[in-house]
Amino acid sequence: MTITRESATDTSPKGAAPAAAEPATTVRAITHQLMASRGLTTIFGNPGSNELPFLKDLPPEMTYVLGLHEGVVVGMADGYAQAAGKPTLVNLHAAAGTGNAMGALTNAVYSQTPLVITAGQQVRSTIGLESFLSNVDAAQLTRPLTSWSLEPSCASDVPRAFNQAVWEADTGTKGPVYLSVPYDDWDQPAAPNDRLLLERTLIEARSLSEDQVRTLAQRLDAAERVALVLGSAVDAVGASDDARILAERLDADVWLAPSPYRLPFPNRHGQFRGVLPAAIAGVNEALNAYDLVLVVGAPVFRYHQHVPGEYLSANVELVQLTEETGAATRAPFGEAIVADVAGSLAALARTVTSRPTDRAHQWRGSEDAPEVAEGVFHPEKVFELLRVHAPRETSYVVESTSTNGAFWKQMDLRHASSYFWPAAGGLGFGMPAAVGVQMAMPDRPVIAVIGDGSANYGITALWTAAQYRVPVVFIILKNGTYGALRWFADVLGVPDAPGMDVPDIDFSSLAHGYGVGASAVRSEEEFLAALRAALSGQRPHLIEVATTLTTP
Ligand code: TZD
Ligand code: CA
Repeated sequence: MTITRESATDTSPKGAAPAAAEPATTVRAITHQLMASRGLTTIFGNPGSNELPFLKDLPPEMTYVLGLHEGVVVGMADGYAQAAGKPTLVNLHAAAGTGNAMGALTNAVYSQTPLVITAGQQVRSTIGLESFLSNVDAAQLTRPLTSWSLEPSCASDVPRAFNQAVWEADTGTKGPVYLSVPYDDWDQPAAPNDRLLLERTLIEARSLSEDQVRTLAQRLDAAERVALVLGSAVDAVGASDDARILAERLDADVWLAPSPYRLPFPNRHGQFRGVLPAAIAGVNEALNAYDLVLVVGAPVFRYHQHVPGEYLSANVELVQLTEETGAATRAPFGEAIVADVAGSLAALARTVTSRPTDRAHQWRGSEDAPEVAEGVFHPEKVFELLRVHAPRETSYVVESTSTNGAFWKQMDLRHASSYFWPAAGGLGFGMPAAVGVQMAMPDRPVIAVIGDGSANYGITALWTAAQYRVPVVFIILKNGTYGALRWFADVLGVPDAPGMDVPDIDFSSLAHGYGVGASAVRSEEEFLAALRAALSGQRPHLIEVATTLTTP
């Protein structure tokens, strides 16, 4: 897949010769060189006047991906950065544009997605008088969502601050950072010392010592009943294979930490026990029969429903291994180790003693889903058809909240980066993130499974998919309601809550309006025909399916 704009107003500088046009003597030129040398060559953005001077003379290797709303811009960048596994540049308009992106930022914080968000700012000398489009106290706006946020104190500090931003996003606890730059800074002369920034390198090494690996391996070996609780970060750091090898050698049960946003373990593997309930009492109940619980790449724990109780029975020992400092420090119980997850899992997998078992080879079979009745699909039927007919290496971006149970019951996901979900539950991630994931993984099919409520928060991602020819298959599950909220209203005893239904939305028309082909399907045959055509095409396609209401 090549990413090309069809629009006549293409802003990318193809054919331009910016390097010759502008010697590397301005703040802008040095910053552009830093972007290139740090691998930030894809920019997701939505521009305003304050941002234009930054976008002048972009080097030819830069691709600018336009999103029509800042929530969509950040969602696309989030998906792209997660799937590509590298820091990604975002360019937003000052206060109003950044404000529009805040909801999407919550997801990037919890998936620790290294987004380098830059925003324009009014001319330095005019910020104080609050001239139009100035972002008053810009560095404050994205706090506390960004772990680092800055408006450099003078133009000559911009290149250094930019380099810091990239490394702050991608070092230690990763996540989005924010850099606000007054637009008159870009034309200022660069300092001779700025060249040194281009030569800088940073190495992060947080490996466990051999002793620490041996001690932990001995504890795992000595425990009779071991559970591995795997977090989404295991998939994010590419350590799913080592997690599986460790689990198989220990013959451990494997659970997913509550509120997963990625899948670090094949969900039909014989040792897989499912997602831990996102409640204190539920976690305790699921884990109380183990001697030792090793939690890897997850907070302890990200509960959702408040069901109070004892955190963990006294007979259970819990060790948490994480790269996220805050996840270690804020946990209310257990031992914590802050170390590199991939390296530690690989070392543990090599060191533990293998226990004889054949559980690893007993893959769970599948059940038939209910048949389509009068044009309406049970969500399980949709997932069964995807399991059987979509390629095994398909990557799913899911934002359909009442169908989680049905999804995990039917799907069979075995590959790394097969599953993405909004990490903070902020809707509006799914459609944009699918576009970003597909751009980062052009050789894998990407299917977005989106609820008819969720779709509206990120619908303009369709336009970017169409314009840049990103061949995502969008499947809209249309039950006409905020299904998960209906279930929650029941749980919380609010049977009369208003604002629960979203009837009468014609997603095929919306898709056509944004330049995306669409099919509204009423039978298994129509679904499969649309799916096959969509998967073999070079363009995005939307499939609209009426579904029955299920509970999460
Ligand atoms: N707004 C945002 C940005 N994020 C949210 N999570 C919500 C509102 C609240 N919300 C949920 O947590 S689930 C949900 C809402 C509105 C319903 C989503 O409806 P859907 O999926 O049609 O996408 P289901 O399967 O019908 O639940
Ligand atoms: Ca719905």
